[in-house]
Amino acid sequence: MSLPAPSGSARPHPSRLRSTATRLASVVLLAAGAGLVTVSTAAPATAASMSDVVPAPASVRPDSGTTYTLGPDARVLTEPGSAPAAGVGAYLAGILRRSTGYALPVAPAPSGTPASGVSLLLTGADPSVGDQGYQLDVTASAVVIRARTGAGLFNGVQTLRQLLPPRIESATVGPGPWTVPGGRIVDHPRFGYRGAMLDVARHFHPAGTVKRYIDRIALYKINYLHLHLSDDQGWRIALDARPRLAAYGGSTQVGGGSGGYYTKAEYQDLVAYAAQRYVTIVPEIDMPGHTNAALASYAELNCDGVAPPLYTGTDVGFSSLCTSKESTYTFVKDVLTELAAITPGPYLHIGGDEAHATSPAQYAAFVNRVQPMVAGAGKTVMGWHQIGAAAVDHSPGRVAQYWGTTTSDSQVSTAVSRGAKVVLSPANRAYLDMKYTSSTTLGQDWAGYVEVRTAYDWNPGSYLRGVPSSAVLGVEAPLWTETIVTEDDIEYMAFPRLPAIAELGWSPWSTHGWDAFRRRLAAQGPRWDVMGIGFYRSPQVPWA
Ligand code: IFG
Repeated sequence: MSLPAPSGSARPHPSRLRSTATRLASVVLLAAGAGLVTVSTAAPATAASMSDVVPAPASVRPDSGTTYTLGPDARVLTEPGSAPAAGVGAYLAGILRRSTGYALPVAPAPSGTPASGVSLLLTGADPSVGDQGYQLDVTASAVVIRARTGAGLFNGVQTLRQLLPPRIESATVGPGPWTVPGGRIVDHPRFGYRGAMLDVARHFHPAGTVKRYIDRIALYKINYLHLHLSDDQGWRIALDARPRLAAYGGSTQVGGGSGGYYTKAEYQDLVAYAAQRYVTIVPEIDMPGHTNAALASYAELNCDGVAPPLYTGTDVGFSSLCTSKESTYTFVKDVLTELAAITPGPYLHIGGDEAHATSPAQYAAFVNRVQPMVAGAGKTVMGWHQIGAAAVDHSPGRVAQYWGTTTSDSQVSTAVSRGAKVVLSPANRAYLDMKYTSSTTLGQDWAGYVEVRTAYDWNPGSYLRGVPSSAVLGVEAPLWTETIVTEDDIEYMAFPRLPAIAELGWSPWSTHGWDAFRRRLAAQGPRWDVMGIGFYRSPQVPWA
């Protein structure tokens, strides 16, 4: 699997650069005026420390007397005969070449322990690394990342990036030295599912934006991207079986804009782009509620046979597929079968939230008929935790995604008691569309304000009563887009809270601690500035 260099992952948005530089300069000048710091305008050249990595690695053994310096003659050496290793090598070389200007050829590693350069090997890793972990060794002469899979090598590369100076993330060549602090890291994730969700239905976000979001979430070892592809305001995936869904149902969005949708080819391109970064796409078709775009597109989906107008507001809970008509189930089966055929990942998300226009009996009957369709398409059911309702059957391996604001919920514990796993997205912790504070312009506040510490300071392993850690598949940070229109909006709401959720999904609970985390998060700030990520400079974090 070849990995081209990331496309456009550094996006120095003109407005952002101006605003960032202005902000930085004003802070520096203020501080200088107060005699607190010496004025410096260059991006910090500070060498990274092994203890700055986010998510925190499982084990870090710094060797403070050792530093590796990447030189112009360095090579990227990869496990001989392994296409995944070569792919990760090409990905890493692409990033390093852009900022160092070095040639950094990628070649199969010679036998034996490499004596120089950066090596990505699939032998000799500590057995604790498992399928997604890695071992990283930095000596004065070489950097060696060992893993058992391409995913493990990819995750090791994300850590290596953070051990290099922030300028390594630049899209243009700059000066070194390109140092890496010496020592050993042996790392592996606490949970297997570490997700982000992007709602492309309320406001449509083009494929380029989604790709850059994939680049960003991959920095923090997130390995699932849940795309909320349909809702009242829009249908965003073109399907041959029902062409009007995208052509008409995708023609608008919240506020009445022109909306948009992904063709099947664009969706498959997103799936491939994500896979090259070891991110699996989870597509969601929300039903039976949140379906006005589909109901407007096909009259037969409505109980009265009348298609409602397209909807561009932000109310929820008013729509429902007609659960008593056979045409509804033919529709659902056609949609899920076609979507499954272009989705290599294991999950199809069927939504199931806020079906307030569907009676509980109708809801249960509907979900009980739809779950086997997902299984029939070779996929595993994922749904918002309302699918845990007692009258809804368990579907083998299904995942209930918890989005409530309490620490106990009968629907989740019922689902778990029948064998479901849980992905935790508590709205008052993990919803990235929640305002940071009352002065945040973007976002909503129905689940309360979510500052960085609120997003960080909870334990997914013991968060829900009746849900043991063994039933927790992982975490996911949804970003709903009722108020999120541009890529700048996405970045402002996702950073710095997404890395906090990513750490909860990856790092051992033994490494959890707000004081250390806020300092490690602060060290990410200069990297985001170099990458042009316009993040919220939370007053809770000691930014450089
Ligand atoms: N709840 C709705 C979303 C969205 C959200 C905004 C879920 C599962 C509020 N459902 O979250 O569609 O409107 O914060």
